[in-house]
Amino acid sequence: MYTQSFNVPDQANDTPTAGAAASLKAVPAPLSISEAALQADFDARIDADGRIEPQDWMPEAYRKTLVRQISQHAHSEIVGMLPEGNWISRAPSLKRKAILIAKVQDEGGHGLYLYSAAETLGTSRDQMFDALHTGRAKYSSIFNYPTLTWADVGVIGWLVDGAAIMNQIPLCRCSYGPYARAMVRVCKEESFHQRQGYEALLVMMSGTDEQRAMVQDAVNRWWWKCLAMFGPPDADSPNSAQGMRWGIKRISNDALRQKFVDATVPQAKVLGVTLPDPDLKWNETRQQHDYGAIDWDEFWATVNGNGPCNKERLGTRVKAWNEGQWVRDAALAHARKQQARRMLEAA
Ligand code: FAQ
Repeated sequence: MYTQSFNVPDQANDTPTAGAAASLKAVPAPLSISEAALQADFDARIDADGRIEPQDWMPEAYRKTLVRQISQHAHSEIVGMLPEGNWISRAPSLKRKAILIAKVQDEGGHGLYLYSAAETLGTSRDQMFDALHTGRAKYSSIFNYPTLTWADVGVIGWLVDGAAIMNQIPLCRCSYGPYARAMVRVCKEESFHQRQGYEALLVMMSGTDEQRAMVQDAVNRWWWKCLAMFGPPDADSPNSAQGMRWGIKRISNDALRQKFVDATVPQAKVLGVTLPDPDLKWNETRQQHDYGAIDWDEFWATVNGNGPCNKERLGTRVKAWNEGQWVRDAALAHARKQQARRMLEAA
């Protein structure tokens, strides 16, 4: 769906006639246009808020930035299946188990759309997986924390998916077409994820004191990690200025974080939980909430591989990859057989 192949002229037909061959030759080769003109065309399209598609010329740095961000995003989705996946076999009812299976499966699907979108930029899935499995690629810090109780599953839906939607809605307007289009469906599904988490927590909050304490404990452990998910403060974000100039990022890390805080405070009130920040209060002048200091040292330690679950998460992914080798081999052998059969039939 997201590959370049749909944009490639159909060359499968017979040998072109002399006239057709001449007209093919007449198509100007991209190299005959100067790099400066291509850059000017690209800049003009970005300035006009247009879309860049896989077959369009783009600066190498734009391509690299997109491969970095989209592949990190894809890795986050598939590593993000693990913390909640741990609870599928322990969900408290058949209904909750079915919802959780559907949600975790959706996250796997998001990873696949995103890997496909990244492939349109000229990287391969094998290259991306290799970067993840060897620890060279980043994925979201949030998935390196443990899910200790069932309430964590609800809080991940409410807060982690809630933060993910806040960050991803603007990506539906990203300047790179395949990424923007992938995000439309991802956001619709994330919205269901957020609601199912919030609803699960509402049910627990109307339960026993022990259940309410479990929810509060989970909120206490996840709140600050969710605020850090939006990335470093704008002043320390090396990629933001260029990403925004290119229309990849539309809203800055700090602005999205603020929107998330403002949206979440009333939801916490309805739920009946306290957000664990003594400095959290409404600022009448700014018409926004003030909030306390995020522990960026802890964030960077986690991003750099030293969070509580980094090794476990990576180990699980590598094991799944190795154990799935026979499936990939079988699928390839099957595809080769089918191709050989088609060629025999065509001969
Ligand atoms: N974790 O200059 P910036 C989800 C890195 S999906 C780890 O600000 P940028 C769904 C950043 O990569 C969650 N690393 O970077 C779900 C960069 O390093 P680099 C993922 C982080 O790209 C829910 C460096 O710090 N969402 O949750 C983090 O302009 C539930 C400097 O940062 C996306 O990926 C972090 N939190 O802005 C699944 C959305 N933050 O590459 C399962 C798309 C920053 O230079 C269950 N991505 N870094 O070595 C984005 O919007 C952006 O890439 C940001 C970072 C905002 C994440």
